[in-house]
Amino acid sequence: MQKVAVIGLGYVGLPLAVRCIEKGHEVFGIDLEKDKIEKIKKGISPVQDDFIEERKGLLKKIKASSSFDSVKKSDVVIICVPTPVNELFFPILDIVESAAESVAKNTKPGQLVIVESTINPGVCEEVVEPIFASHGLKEGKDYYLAHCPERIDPGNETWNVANLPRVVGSMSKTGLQKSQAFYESIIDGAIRPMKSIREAEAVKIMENSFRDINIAFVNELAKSFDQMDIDIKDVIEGASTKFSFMPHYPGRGVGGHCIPVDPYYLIERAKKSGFDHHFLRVAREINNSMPNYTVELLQDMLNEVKLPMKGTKVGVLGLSYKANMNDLRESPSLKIIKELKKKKATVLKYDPHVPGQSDAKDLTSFLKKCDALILATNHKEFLEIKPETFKKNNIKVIVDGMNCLDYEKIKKLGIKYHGIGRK
Ligand code: SAJ
Repeated sequence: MQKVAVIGLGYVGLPLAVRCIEKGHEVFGIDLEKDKIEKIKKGISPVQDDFIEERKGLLKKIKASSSFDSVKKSDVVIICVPTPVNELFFPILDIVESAAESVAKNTKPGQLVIVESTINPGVCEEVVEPIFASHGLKEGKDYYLAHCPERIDPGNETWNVANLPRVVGSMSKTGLQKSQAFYESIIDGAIRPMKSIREAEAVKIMENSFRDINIAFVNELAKSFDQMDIDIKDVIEGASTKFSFMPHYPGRGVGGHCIPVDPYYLIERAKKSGFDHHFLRVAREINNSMPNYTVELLQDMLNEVKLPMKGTKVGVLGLSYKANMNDLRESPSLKIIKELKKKKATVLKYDPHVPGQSDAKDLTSFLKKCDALILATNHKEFLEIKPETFKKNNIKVIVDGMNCLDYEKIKKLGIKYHGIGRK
């Protein structure tokens, strides 16, 4: 049993803290948001996560506070704070730096300090280690520094913090041994030691950039196929009959705190080494163009039914960036709403998973208010809407931002339909 301090009790830190409790460690949870601390003390999870829900009785066992004092008595300290980008897509490392500073001020000899936040190669050696050095602390002697990139996939019913394989890297041999042993004590999946801390930092950036470029590939194909009247969903299903094909799906854009963010961390750091990640940049441009492309499709459809965008009541179905959850981070829905308002549409929004953000008390009364719809999140509630219901509510145009509706039936009812790469 070890004393573990988890810094940042969000989507990454809280499941990790619960898992450490479950595996018999003593856990100090540290978060600057006092309402989060209050909820955890009452046994309420501040984040939507099935893994936690199934173990919410363990929440009260976390010694939660906003103070870093507990770092002084911890054997292991894990930094799980956000690493976002700003509006110009520049990485924001301030939160990691602030956490590292607070740990360095309170560290104890021989402590294992692990960064789980997603960072680019170089951050541990060029940002975190110098902070500890400024306190006279030497890695591999006074403390050990490791990186184990988080792999939380919100809403995934198969993979969770207990069973997802991980990679870990350190600046020292002892640090690698200690961090690998720690993760092997809490995770059932394999823990792969990396050659150095940089390779560990590069793994997460690679796996998420890989996903981003693959989504950009199908998004660009969707735009092309829209001009050639090709149904991309049918083409993806056809290509998937080949053993080596890895299907990805076009849509209204790429949201979340990982995929649309992580590539920028590598793009910006590589620039300092004189390398331009042209391909990653273009993929980001393509994915960032999809919300406006979705609105352009609506404009074209409205023109066909001689409805002006200005003043037309456009319903946006779904605010979350991902189906069946309530996370608005980098959500394409928000970009679509902004663009619709710029075009003077009357925008109404509805999301049953995001409390207090809908313009109607239920889906039925919402549909009654709309002339046209953009489906922006493929929540299960929207997949269940019968095409006849759209007709009954006199919906004239539907843009299906996730290609998830029964478009043949919708078109048969005389409703103008356009998907992303199919119509
Ligand atoms: N999306 C597409 N087309 C796709 C897949 C996703 O447009 O084919 C969109 C989604 O609608 C969403 C965004 O991309 O807006 C991100 O979707 P995601 O399924 O990648 O979900 P995330 O952001 O929760 O990604 C997490 C990541 N996990 C970690 O970073 C630890 C990612 O690495 C995983 O690959 C991903 O889950 C997953 O595979 O589910």
